[in-house]
Amino acid sequence: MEEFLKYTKQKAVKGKASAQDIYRILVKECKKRMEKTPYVEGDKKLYYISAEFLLGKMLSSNLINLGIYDEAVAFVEKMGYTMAEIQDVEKEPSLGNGGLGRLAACFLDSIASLNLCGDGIGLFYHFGLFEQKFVNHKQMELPNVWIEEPSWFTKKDTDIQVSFPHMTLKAVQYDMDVIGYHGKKNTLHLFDVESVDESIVKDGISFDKTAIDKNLTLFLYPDDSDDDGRLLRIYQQYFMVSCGAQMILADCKKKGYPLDKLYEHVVIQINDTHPTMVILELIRLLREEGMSLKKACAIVEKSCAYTNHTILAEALETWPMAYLKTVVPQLVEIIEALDLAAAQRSDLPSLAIIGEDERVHMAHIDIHFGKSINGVAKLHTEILKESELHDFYNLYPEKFNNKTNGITFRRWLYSCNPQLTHQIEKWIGKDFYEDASKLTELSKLKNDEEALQTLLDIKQIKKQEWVEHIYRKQGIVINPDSIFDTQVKRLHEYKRQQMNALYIIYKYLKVKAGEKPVRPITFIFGAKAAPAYTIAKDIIHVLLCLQDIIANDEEVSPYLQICFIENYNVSEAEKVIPASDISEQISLASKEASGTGNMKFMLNGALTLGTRDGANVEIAQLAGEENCTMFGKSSDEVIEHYAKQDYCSKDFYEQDELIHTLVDFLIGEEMTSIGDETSLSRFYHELLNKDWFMTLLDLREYIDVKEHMLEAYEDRHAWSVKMLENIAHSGFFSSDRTIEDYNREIWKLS
Ligand code: BZD
Repeated sequence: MEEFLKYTKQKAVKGKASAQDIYRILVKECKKRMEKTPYVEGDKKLYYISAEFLLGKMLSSNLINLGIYDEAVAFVEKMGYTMAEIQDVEKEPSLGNGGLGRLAACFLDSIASLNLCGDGIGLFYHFGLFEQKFVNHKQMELPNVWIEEPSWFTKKDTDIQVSFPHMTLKAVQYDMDVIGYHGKKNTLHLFDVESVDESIVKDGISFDKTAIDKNLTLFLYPDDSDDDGRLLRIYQQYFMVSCGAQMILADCKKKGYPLDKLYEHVVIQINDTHPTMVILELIRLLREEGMSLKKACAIVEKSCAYTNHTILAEALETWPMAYLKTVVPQLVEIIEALDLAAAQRSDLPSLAIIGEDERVHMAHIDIHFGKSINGVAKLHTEILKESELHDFYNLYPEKFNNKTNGITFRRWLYSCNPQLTHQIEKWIGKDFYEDASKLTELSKLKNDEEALQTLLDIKQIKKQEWVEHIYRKQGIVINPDSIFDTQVKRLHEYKRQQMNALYIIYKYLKVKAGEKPVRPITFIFGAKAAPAYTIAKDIIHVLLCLQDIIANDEEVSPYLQICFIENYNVSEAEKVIPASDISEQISLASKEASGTGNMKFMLNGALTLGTRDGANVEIAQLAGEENCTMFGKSSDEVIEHYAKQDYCSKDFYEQDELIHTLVDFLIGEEMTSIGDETSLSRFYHELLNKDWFMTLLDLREYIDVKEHMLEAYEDRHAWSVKMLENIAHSGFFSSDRTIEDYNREIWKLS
């Protein structure tokens, strides 16, 4: 790498190269090589269209995929730095929110690595998802300023324009090369509006929601608690899909493909319902090319496929027809035609596109007018087929399929845990880099005392690294010999961070009563709450108050500690996951479609404490029930409670003295003396009178199994065997496997 050497000679002697300098030189070297990398070619191409691509920092990932990571590390160390210090310089793109967006990023990596021809399509949000700060035990939101030079994105010439009733917006296109592991490249195309104006953002993340030409690409998921916010989201969605559809058709024309054979050359994967209007827009554009409506529908139906990521009713998008008439009148005629066509296929009202309430059901468009619908874990797909979308399943059984999620091991093992990676290579050789199923060979070490001790030693190194990191970042001192019990994910009631909070209260009261844990425990959280989601913000408030109460209590603080990671994102995940001992996956059964954090923890040797929900079920099956701690009511039982409407949280509160005490603590003296009474009491009443996600239903069992799990930690030998078995059986969760499944059954790319 002559570029590195030249630089070493110039700067090292003088000893002046800053981490920024080194970062720039590495980006330059990567980009030079990426430019020379050929595109994956094929006569059929996938377009993965998504409102989010939660990419994370790209330097290490690109170095790994270009095959120059080790060389780069040597260079960096020669210059007196660690790779972590250099990677710290990069800001991570704020282009996603949670699992759905991170999944899209893992998929791009795997698609290119498997040499499949597939690009991403999305929006270039200037401030993306907000940056989170904690002030007075509360979440504050700030614009996330992430765009910087050097950038992995390149501005491209485009003449794409998108028309709305009172304006036409010119598109600006930003492309990023997606390099496959030791392979060729694809592209992520993100669209911006030329007239965007960052200066309209005032105090925090407020801005004029009606100035669409200026605000369209400012934020991901702008507040939709009022009409203007909801209209803005429709503007965003349409702008994204129109740019995408125009680009796809232009690509086809350029290659000389006849548009009536579109499906032979194009497949579009629709990531949740946010891009659903791509179906309508393609039909509209094909009609402009002179095609009949019937033919256009048939062609589009064969080209599009939809992934469902949730069964939560409130997350299944429906838009009032009146909104669509305002923003996209050019699609209304098509929606009405599809509604009629759908009614001819089935007259069940539950399958209608336009509901009786004059709302348009986006997922229904995908299912009727796409060729495939998939869930993201076995259990999730079964629930879709058997309950949520049962009528659709009866009508189109052949369209339904499962694709259990996966994660890219290049980022979630090789890059974030080089120590474990190198050790695995010593144990079983290099084959697992290309074929993750080879990790099963690790099982042969389960009686090897030295190997098991090495596994514990590596975990300790990662804990120490994280302790240093979080001290630098937040000034918190953590005991590296404590048990790291981690729950990091978006904040949502169904994920039940509040159940974990009640456990911590239980533990706090125990210590106060003189029952000290054998070993200190650190409860780690990381979560952003949607700015308009009041109860989620109340839960953050509860946790931040508890963090403070415990830290300031001399009796308790030697044994318990809470650390809430501020502004949790991909980079924080890469640091905390390898350091964790326990992976909290405690959603109410049936509600977490899959989860992907659960897989990242497993791969890095943390043991799952989880409900039988989403991919947890498959994790327990593969790792072995004895190597996980599963608890809680089953999804069948939960679904029955919803059907019968017979869950009453107050009964649990009134009939169980312990639960009563824990819930009352929320509004007790300790909490109200430092917290906001309105917020605390709102949450208390929510738990008592609603508890829509049944926290109290599983709380008793959660406390019991968690106590057992913490005791089990003390048998370090037995624990290390469980760690090993988890890592050994995580190969199935490689996104390479997931993408092979998508390709074999849906995309059929050569
Ligand atoms: O998608 C998540 C699910 O909750 C997880 O169970 C699953 O593992 C991942 C990937 O399949 N869904 C989301 O992340 N959804 C959102 O972030 C979202 C955003 C806006 C509106 C609705 C949902």
